Amino acid sequence: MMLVIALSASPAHAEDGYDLWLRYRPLRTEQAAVFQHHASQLVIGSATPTQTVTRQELLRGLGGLLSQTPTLSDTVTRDGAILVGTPTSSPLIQHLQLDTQGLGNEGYLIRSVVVEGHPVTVIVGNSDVGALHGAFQFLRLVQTGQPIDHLDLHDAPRLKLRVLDHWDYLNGQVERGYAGASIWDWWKLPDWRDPRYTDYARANASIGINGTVVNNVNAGAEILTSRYLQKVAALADVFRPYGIRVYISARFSAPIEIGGLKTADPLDPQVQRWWRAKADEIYKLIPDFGGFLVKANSEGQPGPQDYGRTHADGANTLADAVAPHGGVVMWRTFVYSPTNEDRAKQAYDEFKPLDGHFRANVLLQTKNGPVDFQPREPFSPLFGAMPKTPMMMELEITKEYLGFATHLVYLGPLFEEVLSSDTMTHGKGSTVARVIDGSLDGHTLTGMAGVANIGTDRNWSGSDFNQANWYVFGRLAWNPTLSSRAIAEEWVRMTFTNNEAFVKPVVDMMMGSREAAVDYMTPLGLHHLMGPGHHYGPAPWDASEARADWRPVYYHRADRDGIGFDRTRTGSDAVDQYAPPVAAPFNDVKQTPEQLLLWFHHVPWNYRMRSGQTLWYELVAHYTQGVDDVKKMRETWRQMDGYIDPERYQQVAAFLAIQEKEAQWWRDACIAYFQSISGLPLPPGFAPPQHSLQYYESLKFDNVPGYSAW
Ligand code: BDP
Repeated sequence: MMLVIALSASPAHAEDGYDLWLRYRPLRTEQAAVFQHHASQLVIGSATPTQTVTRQELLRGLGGLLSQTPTLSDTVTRDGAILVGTPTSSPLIQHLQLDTQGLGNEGYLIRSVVVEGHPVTVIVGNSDVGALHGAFQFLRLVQTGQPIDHLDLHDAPRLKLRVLDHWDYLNGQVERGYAGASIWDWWKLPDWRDPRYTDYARANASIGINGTVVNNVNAGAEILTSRYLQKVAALADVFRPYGIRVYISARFSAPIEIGGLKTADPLDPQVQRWWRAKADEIYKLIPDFGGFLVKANSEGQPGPQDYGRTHADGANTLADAVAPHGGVVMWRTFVYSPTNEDRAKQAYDEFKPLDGHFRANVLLQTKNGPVDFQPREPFSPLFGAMPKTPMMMELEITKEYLGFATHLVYLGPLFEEVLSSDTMTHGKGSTVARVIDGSLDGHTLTGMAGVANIGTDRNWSGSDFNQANWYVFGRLAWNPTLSSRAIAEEWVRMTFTNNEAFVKPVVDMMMGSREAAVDYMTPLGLHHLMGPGHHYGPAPWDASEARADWRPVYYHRADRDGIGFDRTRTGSDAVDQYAPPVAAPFNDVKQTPEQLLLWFHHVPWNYRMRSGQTLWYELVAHYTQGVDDVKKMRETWRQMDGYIDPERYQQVAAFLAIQEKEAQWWRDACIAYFQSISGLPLPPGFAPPQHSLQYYESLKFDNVPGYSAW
């Protein structure tokens, strides 16, 4: 008897995070009752695949949230109907004469109006996909408990391409993936279309993502063979109703490897013909194919420089091939060479002179910072430096350098920090967001890419909180001026609960989590101290990598006298890649924000910080603060017990325990190492490292996820 009661009180199935933020669980009865008045009837067509999926989503969402499914109807007959469509698909909507200018192809408006004498909510786009985005926004309002009775919303994406980059290999492995294997079952495609592909498309469409690059930038040529193109086409078919296009990472030397040519020289007419024919073949199978992403002459990948050509020559050849079909080329600027005195300078040195040399359908895809997705970097100086070229930003959603799957690090503040940075290229207010949304230099081809954190784990992203990083990427790609806190709150409400006692502390915890990670890993502008290759854990002492610019010691440059990378005019002069009003403070140790101090300056251990304490003191204090912050996060989470399901609660709790252990390891290993260099005693009041430096140095790791598998 007891058992029966216990079973019937538990939810239908255990929570495993699969639903992501599209978790349409019943709202509180009083709240549901209010909303039900505004969701009595659903008037929506089903003449196109997009209309059909929009209808399904609204039925599923409203049915789940309100415990009552609206009745479907061809016309409005009741108060509280929801009318969805476009001015061309629905005569009722056309009749309303709404101003849909400014919504573009993907935007929407949601308005409370009167139709046939009934109060109604209309959700309208200029296209079916616009209406789909509006439907997701409407569901978000209901799900987060916003009032829906006097609505007058309109919204459209500020960026054109909002793309996930999957670093997935065709054998199922995911480079820098911490959430299991690739969700693309290449082997069974195109015949078997896993239902998960549809859920993936729903999740992306709900946050406005409209593109997916299905394979790793470290690409093989095989994906461009007809056998694989059939598979990609099957994915494109699944995604199309959701307004999502597919893209392929193209290997630059593919004309040799699968084309039988002797060269991949981009100026060779045969090579150009090969790419054009390949593009024609792709567009026959996938008429709305998005285009190519290319990593060239970077970390050993082939590229135009192998033939004495420039990045522009390479990009333009591919761009010409896809241009007749409306495709684009996203050409990455992630390049660095061991001969440059400073890795941070290479991309600017190589690309800046090429401004104005690219075809109109080329975007340069540039990582947020000049080195490599570190916990904190200044913005890349390429933003603002190439006004004649569409600059697209690349962010890393997967936490390669931020604790893999287990550390709770909400990346919203990191993304917001770079987007709101001021390049000063056109005076004050020339933010990075305005570079990438095209408004600063008048570009309409704009975009943002995020390296996906998605895998076969039931919860998609390796942890429940990692889902928030996928979510915030999509929301910021839609509108890079949104606040990361507001997005976090939305996500918490949708993913967990609207209970204020949960929402506020959890959002606060998320908002502080990135700074905590910076503090326990790489405070005060330090960077790239992670273990060699796999990037797991601290290894500031490491000099084992073949290339100098892969070694942590290259980045921190700690010696008896001080620590930090001198990038001032007396050092590598990376500062002068920024506009003069940005370069000047970065060049001046007194004006550089302390959070970037050691990025730009080599300073003595006893340098006086703004606090009046020495640098050595502050370094130890920051490392310690990071660990203390994680302890506080654990305490916050302990108080959340009982507000959500035990399954997700317990996994988060367990992961936070891992995070605390690893934060402590980071702190202790870094302090032990830097102390061995500075020779200074630990400032009073701080606990000594738990182990000796030799112990930390002796730790070696095999089978690290996302790396050692291949
Ligand atoms: C680095 C990653 C490496 C990627 C590279 C890239 O460690 O796995 O291939 O970036 O972005 O951060 O190309």
